[in-house]
Amino acid sequence: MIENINRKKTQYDFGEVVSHFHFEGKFCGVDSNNYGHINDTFVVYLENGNQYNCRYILQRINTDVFRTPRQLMRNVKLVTEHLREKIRQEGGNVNRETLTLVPTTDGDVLYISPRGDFWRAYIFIEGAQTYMVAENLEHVYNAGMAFGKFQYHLSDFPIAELHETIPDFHNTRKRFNAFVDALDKDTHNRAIEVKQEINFVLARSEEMGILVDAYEGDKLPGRVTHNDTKFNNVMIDDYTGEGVCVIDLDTVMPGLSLYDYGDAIRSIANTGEEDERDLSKVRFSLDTYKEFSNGFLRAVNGNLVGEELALMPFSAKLMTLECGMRFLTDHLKGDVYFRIHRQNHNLDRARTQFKLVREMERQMGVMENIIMDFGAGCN
Ligand code: ADP
Ligand code: GN1
Ligand code: MG
Repeated sequence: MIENINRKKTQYDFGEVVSHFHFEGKFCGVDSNNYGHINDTFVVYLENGNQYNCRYILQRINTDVFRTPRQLMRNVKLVTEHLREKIRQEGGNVNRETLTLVPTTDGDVLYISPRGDFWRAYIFIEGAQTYMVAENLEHVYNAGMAFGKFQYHLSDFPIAELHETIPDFHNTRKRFNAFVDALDKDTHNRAIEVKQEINFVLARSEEMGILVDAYEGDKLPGRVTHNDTKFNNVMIDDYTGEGVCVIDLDTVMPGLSLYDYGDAIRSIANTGEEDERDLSKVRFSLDTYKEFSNGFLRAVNGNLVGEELALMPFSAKLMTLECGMRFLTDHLKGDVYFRIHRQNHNLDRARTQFKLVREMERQMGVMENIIMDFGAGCN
């Protein structure tokens, strides 16, 4: 029996929750969106007489993961306001190119239900969608542009204003220590079945601290980063194919540009699904690597320093290794963090990440050459 199965929409009183938000129209239905691993996301439908219907995104924040929802929402509010101003200056569409919070009837950004759930709502971005796997290289380039632009737009954001919503989120060394701890405890007696995966991680222990040491030693500049740049966190316009909006802002925090770049490559350069069981479908695509890097570098607009450029290929590998290690840790702990939909789901996810790491290791020289070629015009 899977313990941490997807939360059902029947669990919540949507009529009650919806009545606390400034939505236009009469509530008429709700759908679940099961793509994220952490929060509970729903699409809420409202009727406006015969004129038009509209929908909104309604999310229940996972407070086991995000323990300070008030501060998190303050981050989201500040960051979206900052982005909105940049978009306005560039003549863009401010309701589409960044998330727009819908206030509660009390003028707040959060509604706390009687049972203690934390809810927030966003305007639904119409005419765009997210994808689990990139369909073409145009998507890839445009996603690179979108994440690069996100970072560029936030390069003058007052970083000290940001609360760390999950401390040490990409501290890969601490993530490794957490893995070793889970392995030592082996609470679910699963270690015996995943020896190969465990050895894969242990063999790479020396590399875990490379980015965090460079950050702490001031060799890499701190930046405002998204920290969860997987491909399904950028909305792709249905008509233009552009990366119209970067979403899922819960982990926007001080970080390294390489966290965003590396984590995006981990997700977008995978030819298969993150949880694909048939590993022959999971390949690291060098074409995708090149295309995403091109878009990202163009959009950050020369803002990266030489050390950042030099570590780009390595960061792709490290962020992939970190993510795989987090999935494996959760598998060892009995699936307490990432939502799962089947037995061994986190193990399947870990295996795809390790396959990608192995392929990146084999092609690291080519990845470095690609970045060197781009880097010449970048700094
Ligand atoms: P999670 O933190 O669980 O990953 P996300 O904020 O990424 O949650 O939302 C999950 C999915 O919901 C996204 O991948 C996207 O498909 C959809 N979504 C989120 N925000 C919006 C929005 N403002 N407009 C339209 N769709 C959205
Ligand atoms: C989680 O929330 P979601 O599904 O966008 C996780 C990321 C992982 C990702 C792996 C807060 O992202 O760090 O890279 O799963 N988010 C959090 O798919 O832990
Ligand atoms: Mg998401």
